[in-house]
Amino acid sequence: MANSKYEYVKLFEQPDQLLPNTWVVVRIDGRGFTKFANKYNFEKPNDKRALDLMNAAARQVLIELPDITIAYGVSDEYSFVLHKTCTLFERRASKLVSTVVSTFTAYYIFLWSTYFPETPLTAPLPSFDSRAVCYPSLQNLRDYMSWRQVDCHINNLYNTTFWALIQLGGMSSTEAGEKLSVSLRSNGNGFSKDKNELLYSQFSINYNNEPEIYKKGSVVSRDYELVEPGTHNTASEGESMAELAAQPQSKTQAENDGKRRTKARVVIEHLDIIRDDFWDRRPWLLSNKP
Ligand code: DGT
Ligand code: MG
Ligand code: MG
Ligand code: MG
Ligand code: MG
Repeated sequence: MANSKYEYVKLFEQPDQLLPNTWVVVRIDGRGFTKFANKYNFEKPNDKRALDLMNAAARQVLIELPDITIAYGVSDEYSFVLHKTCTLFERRASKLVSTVVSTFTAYYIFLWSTYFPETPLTAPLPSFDSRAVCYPSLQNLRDYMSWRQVDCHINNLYNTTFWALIQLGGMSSTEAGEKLSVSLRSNGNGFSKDKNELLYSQFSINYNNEPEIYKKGSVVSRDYELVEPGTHNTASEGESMAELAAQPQSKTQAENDGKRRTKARVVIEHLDIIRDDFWDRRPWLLSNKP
């Protein structure tokens, strides 16, 4: 760019690089989706079409941004994980956050008619907010992912019971809310056992038989050959920063890794990501060796 007297304004741009050697999670969340879900008559408590659309948009984000290793989605939110060694966009926060959220939103709108063929989108169009958070240790990252999945479980069990009381039990939403808060208060422990029992005794619903996508949320990742359980050590976090600095990855190695990532199929699954097993069987997620 040619020098001009105006160029000094560049000095106002502040650096916003994310802390190096930390796991980055970019989480997007639907803006005002309570209202949005009502406008398009999303089924309560779960609308399979809406969840499939979220998953399809997230899958496209992983395809377009091969640096993302795994994503986890529930309700109107999605968390995208970048490996701690990732240097995409020099780890600039606003560049990462805005690229992920705009790619996601673009595909959400583009794919809408595939999942809602009878309901055209009208303004105001759906939008999403986005933030990036750095997690310094693998334990912090695993705890973050577990937090989201536990949230999914707690909310889904509550919502399934709440809507059963209304749709099958004929209660008003106030009555259903009261019933659930009373049953919570009357029982010091086993809140979820309480709701499981209520679902079974009153409505013959076995919560365990509810669809996995509702109970566990959705995991998007690249599909390589799974490793046999017990042959890999969960503690491994891949190479340390010092090791990486000592032996910079060769250009061909980086190119090969990139090619492998681009070629891999991006799959959507509904699995337990809290236990070690999921991570043990997919060592590439934590080692960043595709
Ligand atoms: P925000 O995120 O602060 O702009 O506000 P909301 O309204 O998006 O609130 P949030 O993100 O805490 O909660 C997500 C809302 O989206 C919640 O009210 C339920 C709704 N929602 C998400 N998925 C479904 C679905 O499959 N069916 C129905 N009926 N509602 C859904
Ligand atoms: Mg919110
Ligand atoms: Mg929201
Ligand atoms: Mg939300
Ligand atoms: Mg540009």
